[in-house]
Amino acid sequence: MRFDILTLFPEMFEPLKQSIIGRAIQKELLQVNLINIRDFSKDKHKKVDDTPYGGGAGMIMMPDIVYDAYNSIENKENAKVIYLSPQGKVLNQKKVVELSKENHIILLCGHYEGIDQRVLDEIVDEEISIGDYVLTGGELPAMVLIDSVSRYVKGVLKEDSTKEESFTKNLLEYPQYTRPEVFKSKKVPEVLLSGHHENIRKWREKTSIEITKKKRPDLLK
Ligand code: 4GM
Repeated sequence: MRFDILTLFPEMFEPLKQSIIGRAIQKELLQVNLINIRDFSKDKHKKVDDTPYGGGAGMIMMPDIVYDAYNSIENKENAKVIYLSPQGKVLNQKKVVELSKENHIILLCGHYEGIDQRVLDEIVDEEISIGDYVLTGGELPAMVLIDSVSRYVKGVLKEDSTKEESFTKNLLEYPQYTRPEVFKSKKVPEVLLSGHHENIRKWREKTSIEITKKKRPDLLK
């Protein structure tokens, strides 16, 4: 799967080189390309934003610069362009699975007070938010999207745990335990030591439902 990221801060994506996503990039299961929007600035001061027409606080990213940065991306015929913004549809696991079926995603990261509406209307297919709060830029949301979607790309996870993942069934995970058998006088639930697979499955299912009722009753509705 290929991701192209349009951003003013390409260095912010360093964390993707780590851990599971980093390994998937090395294995060429994922391709992550960074496009620095500032490289498409038209003046010697590398300016990319300007004051809003009509007045008001903050700076707006200029449409021609963002458009030229987008146009520099090659072989984008089948790409889905996603703009990360607090006004987007809130990302959930169902949407993550849906996006994992794409071959090519272009992520547009805004900054300042946003981007000129005309270039958004021209290039964006979908506006996505990672939750109802405001951040300084779209970079962290873009990384959240890449991480969550990449888990569903074949070969990225060593053991594909996404199939049984409780969140896919609108449930929270059951608790997990490892050695030692007793910690601070607390014993691991007996059923997990029994080796009785059907009883273990039932216990986990029951516990998942109880935990969801207690912590996230909204998921059961
Ligand atoms: C306003 C418009 C995304 C602000 C466009 C981006 C939060 C989210 C920004 C933008 C963001 C979110 C930058 N803050 N909830 N800030 O997904 O890109």
